[in-house]
Amino acid sequence: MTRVFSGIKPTGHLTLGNYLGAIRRWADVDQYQSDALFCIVDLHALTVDHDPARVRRLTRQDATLLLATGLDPKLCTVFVQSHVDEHARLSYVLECVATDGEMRRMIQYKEKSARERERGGSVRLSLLTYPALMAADILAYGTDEVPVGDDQAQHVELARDLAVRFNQRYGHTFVVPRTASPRVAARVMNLQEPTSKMGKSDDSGPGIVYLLDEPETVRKKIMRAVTDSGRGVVYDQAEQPGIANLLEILAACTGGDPEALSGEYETYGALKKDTAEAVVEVLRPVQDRHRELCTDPAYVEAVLRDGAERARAMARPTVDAAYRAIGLLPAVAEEAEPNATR
Ligand code: AQP
Repeated sequence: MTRVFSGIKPTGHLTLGNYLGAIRRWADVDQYQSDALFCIVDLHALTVDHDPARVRRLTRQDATLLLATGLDPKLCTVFVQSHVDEHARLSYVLECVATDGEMRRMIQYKEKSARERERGGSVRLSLLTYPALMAADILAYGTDEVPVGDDQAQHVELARDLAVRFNQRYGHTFVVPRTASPRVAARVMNLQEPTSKMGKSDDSGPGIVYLLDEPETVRKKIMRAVTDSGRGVVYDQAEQPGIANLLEILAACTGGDPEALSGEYETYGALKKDTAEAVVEVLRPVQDRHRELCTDPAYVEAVLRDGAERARAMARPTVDAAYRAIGLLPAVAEEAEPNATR
């Protein structure tokens, strides 16, 4: 059975981008068709300036929301990254396989470090090395497929490179994973700035639809989305990014095709209205279930506890094998290797 792994950072409230780009597929497809693990990758949230209490709060909220989107702990494993030591153990080993140059080439590192420096802040070393931790998240579980939005494709590519390099140098240890991105809405854009990704750690509220936004707020944000002057409703990501973004969102919510949908609209207003209603309807069941789950925090904690136990048991043998392969002496005595004279 295909092993699937993916994660979400508790760096802000979950957005429509997170949902359409990744989470919806986890709940609707992956948990049924594969042996899937979904993780709140809290260690990744420490790579930028953070408030400890907020990270804890968002970790709980993300877990509750993941269950509200339909993830069923009987079908998949839901857990928190820092509850499973194997991630950090393997991350260091992968840092010893990765190069400084390939880490510095990561687009997210370039963008986020530049932003941090512009603000006069300092760049955490973990921001540079975090793709090694992400590779560890993936490789520890013998993952075949990583369902992510477009923005994470480069990091999955790096995980592939590290797996191949490790296997070549130290013997076959890791499965080489592949990316799985959705057909539409692989990169939902900010409604106010349609050339930038809708990111949950951005502060520009009106351009971001959050999963827990009230229906009226969703309608307002979408009706006020920036559109492009000119050629009517045309699906053209380069020339009409605002309209293309709305068409992608509408297509993702209704199961349609953005290009085909463009032919059904004469005005921007009509497109916005239908997009807003489609988003409200997609979010409604998630919000209802989230309200219910909030009344039972003990259930969510039990899911995470159980998930961490299962994840630990899955990751441990692979991480132990990587430690042995790279030359670390096992803590527990093993049979001596034949001809081990050096
Ligand atoms: N706008 C998006 N469109 C499609 N997919 C998206 N994802 C994120 N934004 C979009 C996908 O959601 C999963 C989890 O995302 P994440 O937690 O790794 O990153 P984020 O939501 O983008 O959060 P940040 O803190 O704002 O991160 P940065 O600034 O690092 O991007 C992933 O599968 C992601 O692809």
